[in-house]
Amino acid sequence: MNPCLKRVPPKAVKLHARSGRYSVKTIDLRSDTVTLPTEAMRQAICNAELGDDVFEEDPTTIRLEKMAAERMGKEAALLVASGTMGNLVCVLSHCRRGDEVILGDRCHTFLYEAGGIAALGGVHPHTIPNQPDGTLRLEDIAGAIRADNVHFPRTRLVCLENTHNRCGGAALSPRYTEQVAALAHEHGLLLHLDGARVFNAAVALGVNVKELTRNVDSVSFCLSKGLSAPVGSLVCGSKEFICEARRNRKALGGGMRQCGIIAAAGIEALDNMIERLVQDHDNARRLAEGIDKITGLSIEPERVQTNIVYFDLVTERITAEQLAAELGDKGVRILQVGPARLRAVTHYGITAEDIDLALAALNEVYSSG
Ligand code: TLP
Repeated sequence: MNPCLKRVPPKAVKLHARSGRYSVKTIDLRSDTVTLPTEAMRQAICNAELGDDVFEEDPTTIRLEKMAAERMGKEAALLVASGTMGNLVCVLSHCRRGDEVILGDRCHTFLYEAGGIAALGGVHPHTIPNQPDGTLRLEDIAGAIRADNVHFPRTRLVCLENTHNRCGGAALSPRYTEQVAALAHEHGLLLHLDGARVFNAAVALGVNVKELTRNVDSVSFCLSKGLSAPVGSLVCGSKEFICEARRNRKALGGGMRQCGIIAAAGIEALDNMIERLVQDHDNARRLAEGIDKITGLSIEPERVQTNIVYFDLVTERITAEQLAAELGDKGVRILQVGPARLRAVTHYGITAEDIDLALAALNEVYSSG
């Protein structure tokens, strides 16, 4: 079972707030996917102008797709249901059956997308090691490119992930992305970016997001993670690529008719929810620094660049599963991602005070053992 999906039962129990009063708020740090739409998004959804998007007549969706393409510096964009669908549509649009894609062994598409590229696209995944900073070594990419030989699949595509989820939310730099693109293009390959959290990367690196997407042939990014919209992702690329992506989205059952109700929240997200990501990054660092002070837990706080915090248990007194369960009893939800590994993700709705409460709960679990 994907350990990321292991659930801790929801028990919103009372926590002492700084005021001395009790609070029943659950501090849910399992993922930034748990964010709920803002009031402005709810209003935008109510007021959205709608049409049939399979006929390309939904004005709100058309507006969001234009905005997304412009933000990513691409000719066109397409709204899809999820990050998983975005990556799948992109791989299907770049590759034919039997083609091969080079990707990291810790990337989301390889680990957590139900093997969709192989199952539905007949695309062969060729994994190479992700380095701790989320990168793939250029020499590993070069070494994985197949020669033209009847025995081999045809290498067609390279995939990067920015920020890199399993590598602790690491942000890949514009320079690195450019180097991978140059290598791929030199060999006649295409480059796709899983940019589910690419705005977190841009904010953390202090660059315009276009710097991170300029050299890629396609990028998918999510509205329903740090940007807090309820549903949806966008894929962006050339006009020709998006025509093909639209066809593949239809084949996957992703033609969504009056999806302006989704797009309306997405427009609000792109307009108003990007700059505030810095708060999530500050809170993640605060959490990491607090965890670093707890004996029995191991973390490298300086590696926490964005909103994702992984940490390890260094004693066998308690398992990660027990720790997550005991924290759940205290109203703090985090994910167990391995026998001794846990993940916490900061997001809209989580304040610095919540982080301090989560740390207090963690300390309590440890001191009571
Ligand atoms: N990641 C989720 C879980 O699936 C693990 C999370 O909580 O982090 N790319 C990246 C880098 C992702 O982290 C995710 C979701 C996706 C793609 C897929 O997005 P969705 O969930 O919208 O299909």
